[in-house]
Amino acid sequence: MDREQFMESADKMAKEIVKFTEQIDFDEESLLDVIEDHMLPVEQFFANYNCAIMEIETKFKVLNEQFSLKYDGNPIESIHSRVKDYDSIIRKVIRKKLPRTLDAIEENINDIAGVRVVCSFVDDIYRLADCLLQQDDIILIRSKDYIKNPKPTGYRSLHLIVAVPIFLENEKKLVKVEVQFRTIAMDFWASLEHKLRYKKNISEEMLNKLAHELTDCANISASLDARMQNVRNLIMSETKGN
Ligand code: 0O2
Repeated sequence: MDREQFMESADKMAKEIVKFTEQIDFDEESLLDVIEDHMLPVEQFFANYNCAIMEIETKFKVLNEQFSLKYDGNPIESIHSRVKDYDSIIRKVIRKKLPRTLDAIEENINDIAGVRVVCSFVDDIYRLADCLLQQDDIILIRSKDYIKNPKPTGYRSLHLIVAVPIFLENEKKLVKVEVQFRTIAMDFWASLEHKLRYKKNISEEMLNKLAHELTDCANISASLDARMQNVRNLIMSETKGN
């Protein structure tokens, strides 16, 4: 969620609070107190995730720089980050039947902060993931390897849920971030598939028809990744001999 979307969500919440308080006989000052009391924890909640994203992004930028000196070229093509928007969080709260408290959301939803790292080759994904996990301030909470075990849809990506410390005015706080590693080909497939199908209301019949085609496309793009990796390996072994 960018700053504009965050302000929109915050504005929506503030309007809801105002609507609620209109039913009670408040003077203007206590109304402002109520809004502030409600808004501050929410703002702090989202700010923590933004800070955690900055920490993780910096780690990858440093690794990218270092890898580019050691190996030939940068392993990272691009990094995209987002804080999950308010509506998506609420949808997940309802789906997982969670209590509607910030503590329960923080405890049970792992992908509020998301960093997607798009790499050139499959090998780069595992090398970068290992480097991240070796850092002594990073705690691995969960790893799902959808590259070795693709989803039935054909989706491929390496997902790590990690906790990273952020240093606030008077405390150190561990914040969870979902890191998704993909190659350009995996990202190309996932982005288009998401646009076409993911979370859309399409009939069961149509979904079945499309599923086969999309899985087939995923397999083609995975074999392209394997071939490009192979070409790279050949070039590397050739240049090593020189
Ligand atoms: P968005 O907007 O990308 O954030 P959990 O986090 O464990 O409660 P789950 O469903 O077990 O939930 O997580 P999973 O399947 O490991 O990862 C979910 C995320 O992976 C999705 O986030 C997508 O980003 C991506 N993803 C998973 N499966 C597919 C797929 O078939 N196609 C595409 N395009 N992306 C997929 P969100 O929250 O659904 O959306």
